[in-house]
Amino acid sequence: MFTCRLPRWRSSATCKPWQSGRFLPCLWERCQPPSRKGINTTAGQGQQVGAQEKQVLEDLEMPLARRETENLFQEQPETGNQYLEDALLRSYLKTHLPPKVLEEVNRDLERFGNRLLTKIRPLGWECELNPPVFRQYDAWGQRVDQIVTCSAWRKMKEIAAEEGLIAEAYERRYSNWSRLHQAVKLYLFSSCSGGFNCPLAMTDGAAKVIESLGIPGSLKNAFDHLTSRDPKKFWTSGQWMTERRGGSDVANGTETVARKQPDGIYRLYGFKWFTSAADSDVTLTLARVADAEGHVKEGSSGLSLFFLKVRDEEGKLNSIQVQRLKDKLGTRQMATAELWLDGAKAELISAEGRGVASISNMLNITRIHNVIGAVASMRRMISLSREYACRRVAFGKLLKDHPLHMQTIARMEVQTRGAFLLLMEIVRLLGLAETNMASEQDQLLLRLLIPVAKLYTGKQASAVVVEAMESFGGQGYMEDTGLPVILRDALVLSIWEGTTNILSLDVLRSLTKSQGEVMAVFVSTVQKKLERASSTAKLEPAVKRMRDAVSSLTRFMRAAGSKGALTMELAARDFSYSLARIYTGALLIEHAARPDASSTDIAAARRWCHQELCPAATELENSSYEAEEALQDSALVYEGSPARGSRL
Ligand code: UCC
Repeated sequence: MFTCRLPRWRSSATCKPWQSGRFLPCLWERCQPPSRKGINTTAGQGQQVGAQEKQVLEDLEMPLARRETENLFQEQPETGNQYLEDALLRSYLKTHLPPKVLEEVNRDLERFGNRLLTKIRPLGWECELNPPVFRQYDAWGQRVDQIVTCSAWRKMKEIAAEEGLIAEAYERRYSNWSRLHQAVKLYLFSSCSGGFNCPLAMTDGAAKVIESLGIPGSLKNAFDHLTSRDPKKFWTSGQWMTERRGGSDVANGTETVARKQPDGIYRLYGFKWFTSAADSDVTLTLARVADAEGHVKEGSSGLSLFFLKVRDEEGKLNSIQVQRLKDKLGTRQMATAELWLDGAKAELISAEGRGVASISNMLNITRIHNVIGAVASMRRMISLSREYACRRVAFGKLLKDHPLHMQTIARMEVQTRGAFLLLMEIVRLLGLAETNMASEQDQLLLRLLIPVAKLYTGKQASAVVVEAMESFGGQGYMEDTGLPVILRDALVLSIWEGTTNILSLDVLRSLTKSQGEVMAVFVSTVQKKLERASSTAKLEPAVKRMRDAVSSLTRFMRAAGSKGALTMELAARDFSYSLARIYTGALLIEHAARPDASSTDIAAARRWCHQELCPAATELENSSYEAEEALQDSALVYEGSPARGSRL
């Protein structure tokens, strides 16, 4: 007979969130005795774990007819202070931060972890339940174009300021470690943020662009607002790049025209097709400056960068009309709008024709935020999944005692650890660059690793989140568990801020720009990391596989370099994956070679290196990058279709 009942501490008549329609984690969490928080996830709780297992098994023996209540029979996974439960994060900080910085950062993160748990995560869920709505007209027929956001969303903005989620990176109180401190806070914040990580990404990007321009006088005020810790003063920024003709090919897709006014200000006319977090205070955007005859220059060199305020002092839109809000698969907590610019006042902030190069400072920052979001969503799903495995019984034992189930989660864990270390490496390098401590090699590496990490972790996040969802069985598919939200929001990570293929081509752009030098830096950096690990016997097989992969990569570069541009274009994605896997492998090995490394650090490094590390070399050997193969690709895609494939 099937037997199950609620654990005794859950049977309170006042605590039945399932009965109230949509399930609110915030209400649910309030129902939990504090001592249950983080159970099984904190070191030193072995006895408690045993007692809980016993309780679960006892509960199962209770006949169905004697259950105390009918309305719940599955255990909700719960996590505690994310910072305290993230062993890899803590060991990374301990290894890299100077002791004084570590002490302060550690204190801040522990406090922040508690705030996230008790205050911020419930707000994030409120944002999900109350997405923004668009109110075009008021009751009397006046056009108002209001994007109405919920109070939790507005509270997130205040919290972001108070916590210095942007400010931290620009105040530089920890010198080169400030950027890393900020990134770690954003990583912890991301999965609780109810989508507010998106405006923060763009705000950070805007601050970075302004700082890179030397904070010109006219932008000083804006910079102060964007980097403020005062909730009343803090501004967020948008990044309006995408127009109707498409978002990847910005150079050919941008139709917006800028007309210079006698006072030197420009007025912008155009249509922005996707504008994320359209409730932002200011934005950066691209437009083509019209000459005296009204002509504009086409292509990339016709684009210039503009700064504009979305509303004036009275809150009136800056000659902007909101056409509608987008109906998106995910990130529904955040308003994405179509906007008509009908003479919006704007300030030209780049040299004329240098718009793309200037906004790329913003892109590189938002792409790092994308990596943060990817790692955070993987970490969140695994935290929930591993916790659930300590509560859920199937086939007579807890999921955690099924080796196949553990193997599945462990594989996701290895992916997540790799992605996390890659993120830390990038923000470490960025911190050096921002404090003039980066060598030329560091800067080249940073330029290369940003698109590599963005494209790779975006794909990892989709795969890991889908897999982790399955670990909850049917519950994972239920909206009111909150799990599908994580999946929907993760799926955009490989799309916005440049799709996988666009980013793969950006990887090639960084090679071309450095005339290949960046590859020499890449290889020598990986080799140095491997050398440091060569005395750790347990890492030997992993180091060997890595050395072989580096040789394959070098062979690939030599062979592909002697062929035409088509070869490199066809190889771009596999090549980028190869760079991601090899560099991440080196980071995992380096972390596992620390004197105080744990056995799991070593296991993670070894397992990462079991996968194919250099797919580009294998595919080159398979002749996948030949022109005939490209024609075959096209024929395969179009077989049976009235459309004709490419003839190249
Ligand atoms: O806006 C969006 C959504 C916002 C939401 C963000 C939230 C993220 C938060 C995550 C939290 C979870 S999505 C829209 C984003 N749009 C894109 O990402 C655009 C994708 N397309 C590209 O990236 C293309 O590759 C383009 C637009 C950059 C290609 O433009 P061009 O003009 O054809 O490229 P060029 O001619 O190769 O480059 C022009 C100049 C060159 O410099 P110079 O002239 O000095 O040689 C390039 O080296 O720009 C430079 N450049 C770069 N420099 C181009 N890309 C970069 C780069 N990434 N870094 C440095």
